[in-house]
Amino acid sequence: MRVPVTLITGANGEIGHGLIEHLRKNGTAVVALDLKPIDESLRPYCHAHIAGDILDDFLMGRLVSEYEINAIYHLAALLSTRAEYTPETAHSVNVEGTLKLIKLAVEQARWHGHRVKFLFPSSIAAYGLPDVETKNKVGRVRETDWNFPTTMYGCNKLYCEHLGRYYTLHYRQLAAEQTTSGVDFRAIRFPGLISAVTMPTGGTSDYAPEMIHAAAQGKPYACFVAPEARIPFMAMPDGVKALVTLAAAPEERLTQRVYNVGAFSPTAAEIRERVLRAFPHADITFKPDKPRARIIDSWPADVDDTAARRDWGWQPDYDFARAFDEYLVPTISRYYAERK
Ligand code: AKB
Repeated sequence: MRVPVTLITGANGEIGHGLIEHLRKNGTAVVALDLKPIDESLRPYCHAHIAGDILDDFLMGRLVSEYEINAIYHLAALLSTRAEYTPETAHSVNVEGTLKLIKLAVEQARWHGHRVKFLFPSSIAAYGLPDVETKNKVGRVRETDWNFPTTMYGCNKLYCEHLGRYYTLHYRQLAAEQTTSGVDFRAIRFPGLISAVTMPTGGTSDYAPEMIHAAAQGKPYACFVAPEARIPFMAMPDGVKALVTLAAAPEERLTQRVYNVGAFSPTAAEIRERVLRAFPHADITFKPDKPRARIIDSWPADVDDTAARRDWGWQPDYDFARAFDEYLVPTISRYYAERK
């Protein structure tokens, strides 16, 4: 008998940590997969943990033969800054990797006869505003607007959203016998996520978490965007909440396959101010890096998450003040104090 499990790729990443901790609380058997060996702290919560590459067909075959996979949280990706240095590698990991996982879901659904939920963290990087004037003018963007990403990562995310929609709704539409793929794809366009316990690597929204973590460690930080740069952010517990709430939503309530979720949308200067309130001696300056700042300028100032609120009751627990006062500052302070 194969063991029924939920597969999480990119499990060592910042969403993976919070998600695995959440899933173990409701007794879900998790198979955690990451390029690097799974963090010691996560291992006790996993049914199995595997160090391996999502592009490895042999590994994919092994997963099919050993487990009955009922849900996949496909978190593995090369983020927006890193992807600009190696766009073709980013395409392989972000697009070909996702297609392999979707195919794995199709195969699993065939074996066990029920649909496989496929949760996909997309991103505000799927948007592309042409300039700051337009960005300021349009304000909160809807899912269907401004889908002209300027980064490889954004293009990859947008295309994978379409792949997921295709496999869920239109798979093999010309086949003589109507078939369904068995994949139930659901995606969230995340804003910049800020975790108190992990540092993101390779993203462009990283300036917010980097500012906070540097201040908590007493290190100076030069922010790579201008003080007035603005994009939406979210505290990690809300990121995890969004994914598991969308996963649990009755399918008939979903009017779309890709949803914006919003929480708060401060400028870089407002983030600095808030960090200084908590860590008054923090040394935070602004030293904009034009190309990276341009990427931030192409992302929306905020998102319209009406559809998520209406279809599956999305509601963030943390606004800007609460994210700092009740999650980031206490958790980060404790985290670094324990490591002194
Ligand atoms: C990145 O900066 O690449 C990510 C994202 C916004 O998707 N954090």
